[in-house]
This record gives sequence, C-alpha cells and structure tokens, in this order.
Amino acid sequence: MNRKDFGEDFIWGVATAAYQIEGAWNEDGKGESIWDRFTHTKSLNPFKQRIYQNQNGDIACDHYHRYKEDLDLMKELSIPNYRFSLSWPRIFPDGTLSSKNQKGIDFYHRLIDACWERDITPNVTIYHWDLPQALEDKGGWTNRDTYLRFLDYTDFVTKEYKDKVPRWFVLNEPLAFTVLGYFLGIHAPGRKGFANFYPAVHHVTLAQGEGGKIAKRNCPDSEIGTTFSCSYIEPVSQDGFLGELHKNAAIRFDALLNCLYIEPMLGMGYPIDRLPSLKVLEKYFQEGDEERMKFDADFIGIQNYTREIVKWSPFMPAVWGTIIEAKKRCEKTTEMGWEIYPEGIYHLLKKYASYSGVKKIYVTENGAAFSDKLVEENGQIRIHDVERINYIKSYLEQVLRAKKEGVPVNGYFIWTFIDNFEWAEGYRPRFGIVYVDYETQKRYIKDSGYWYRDFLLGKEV
Ligand code: IFM
Repeated sequence: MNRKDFGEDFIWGVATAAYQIEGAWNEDGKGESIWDRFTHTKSLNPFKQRIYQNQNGDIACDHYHRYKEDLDLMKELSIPNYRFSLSWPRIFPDGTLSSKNQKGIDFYHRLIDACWERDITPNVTIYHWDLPQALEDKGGWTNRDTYLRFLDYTDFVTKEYKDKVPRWFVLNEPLAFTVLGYFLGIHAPGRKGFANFYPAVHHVTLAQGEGGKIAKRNCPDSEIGTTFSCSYIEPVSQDGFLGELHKNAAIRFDALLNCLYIEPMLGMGYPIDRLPSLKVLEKYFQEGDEERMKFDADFIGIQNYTREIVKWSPFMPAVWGTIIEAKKRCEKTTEMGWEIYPEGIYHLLKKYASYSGVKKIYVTENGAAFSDKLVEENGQIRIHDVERINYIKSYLEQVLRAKKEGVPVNGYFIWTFIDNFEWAEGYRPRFGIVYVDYETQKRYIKDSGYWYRDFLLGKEV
C-alpha cells in the first residue's frame, strides 16, 4: 500500500480531544466541565468506581503546557493535519458569553499558530464532550437552553479563529456522548434513562444543525462538517423464526447507532420507520425544529473501530435486542474488548456514501488500543506495537477499497496521537502512536508512529 494510491488531495492526520490530553483543569481561569465534576465525584457504589482506578484528566498529558513539544513530534513524523477540540469551559467558564476568559481564548490562538509555524493544518472540533458544569447544573443537554448557549459559543469561536482554521467539526460523536452520558450514566454527566436521553438527543440534534449553519455563515471559505460514531451491525443469524427477529433487531440497532444523528441533518427526520420508539422524540419538538435540524455539511466525518453482532431480546425495551460482547465470540479483541473487523469500515463507507446529501467523507477517527511494552535497545526505548500497525493498515486497505469503488472518502485521521485519558477506562487503554509515560510526561514514538511517518513520506508499507 502506498500513500499515492489514495490520491494527492487525500488528507492525512491524527486526532485528539481537549479533556483527554490538555490537563490544566483549573488553570488560567478555566471553568469546571462535566468531566471534571464526574471524575472528582466518588461513586455511591463502593464496589464500582466511575473511572478506572478513580483516575481523572486533571493533568492528563499536560498538553496545555507541552503543546509545542507535541507539535514538534508531529512534525518529526511528517503528519500534515492535527485535529483537536476546543474546551468550551476554558473559553466560557460558565458556558455563557458573559464569562469570557481571555487566557483560554489566547491558548487556542497559540496552539493554532504553533500548528501553522510547523506547516501542520489545524482541524478544529467545537465540542468533544466537555460541557461546562454550570450548564449541566441547569439540566445540561436535557435543557433546550443548552443548545442556544452552544450556538453562542460556536458563533464566537468561528468568528475568533475564523481565518486560521480551514476545517471545522461541529460535534464529536453525538450518539456516544448522549448514550453513555445521558442514558447509561457511565460517562459524564452520569444521567440515566429515557427521560434524560430523549430530550438530550433532540437538543444535540438542534445544536448540530444550527451550529453547522452558523459556522458556515462565519467561515464561508472553510470546510464545515461534523462527525458520527458508527459500527457495522450484523444479526447473529438470519435462519428460521428467530432469524427474522434477529434481523429486525439488527435493523433497529443500525438506526440507533448509525442513523440517529445523520438523517435529521440530511433532512430525513429521525429514523422512526426503522426504530419506532424514537417517535417519543416528537414530544420535544417546537415549531420550526425540522428546519433547525438540517445542515448542508461540506463533509461528514465517520469514526469507526469495530463491528457489533446483535440478537433479538424481549428484555431490552425500545430496541428489543442486545449486542453480543466481542469477547464472547472473538478469539482476539483490542484492549477495549472490541472486535477487529476491517471490512466493517468498507461497508460503512458504502452505506454513508449512499445518502444523497453526503458530498464528501473523512474518516475522522480510527485506531486501536493494545498493551504496549517498552523495551530498551541500544540505550533507546522502543515500542514494537505490531498489532496497532496491522490494525491501521488493514482498515486503510478497506478505505482504499471503498475509494476505488467510487466512495468520496478523502481523508483519514488516526485516533490518536499520544496515549491519553480514555474516559471511564482511565489511562489503561493506550491508543496513541506516541507513548506517554504519565509519571515523567516523557513521550516515546512507537513503531506505529514511525510506520505512519514512512507511509506519509511515500514509502511502500
Ligand atoms: O477516545 C475516544 C474518543 O474520545 C471518541 N471516539 C472514540 C475514542 C476511543 O474510544
């Protein structure tokens, strides 16, 4: 495989998120985010911690202070695009315009400028899960007002950094943060149940549509899009009477995991025809919302890691099905317990390309966590992460397969640049192509980092 196979204009990069790497959680006027509060609050259940080993992102990779060193490493690896997110409470500590924090605003100016000084293009995500806690105190995404505050914030940042950012991503994985944070309660803010989930979904959908329009109005010369988590879904079997039930359960899961946020953006409304329980969402509609949900994005970002196998279940309301854990059906999984299934990304690319409103697709996250071992060789620390290289390579081959068949896929970002805080899993899973020693904050380039560099420099890999 060769970089040239993907074409000259295909964009290559790495991705990160503010809370996962920045640290400096309360420095220079930054406000508290829902992740600060969630990680600082002890679980009521003494046998189940909220976060692996009660870890938090207070310091994380200390990227807030070490961003120049990190960008130097990126440059050393010849990575042309850096996708990172802005921390809303660093810019507006209580989430509203009146709390504007100049030091937070300046930090992102320095970060963006430092990218350009190294010929690295900044790609900016406006929201990657760190809602200001002050807004959560008023209901967070379950409160319609939060989406209006999000529009103020989006309007501000897209005017402030306008000319310096050629590519904006409105939201990162809305399905992930609404399911995990507002339905299952295993991510911040820890809310549970349908009564939280449904209003959160609708307000996030409004934020996505209206936020995208505001960004486009303020930055007409930049590309504006947004990202979606997605998993290729298959039924456990299609044979016999149960086979039909499994197949229908897979259709419902596909609607929930892969279609819930993109279809209203494309003007198709929520996928109620495939997942009838979503009809409840209409309860939160106000006049004009159909229009507000729409956004004519320049591109969509898809973020794929694995495949899910689904079976029918009479015990799971709304979806009437369950996911069969990969660990129970696969010999080998990643450290996250996820199946390695490269063909999945090919099928997903074909699926998203078949929506008539999708003009261009970037793979805005893909990568894997494996347990990395440090070895000393000739006085140097090396990490021979062959599994990660094989994972990335096999997924890229499938991206190329889709591209050759006419899918308008034009970019790929590895998740992630440096090992970081993997939310409820803490620092245990390491996804980076650069290893971080959290005791010393020293960085070590893994073999996957060198592999990516060689590939980017045009070598056959
Ligand atoms: O670390 C996350 C990221 O924040 C969102 N997408 C999935 C990654 C791996 O779980």
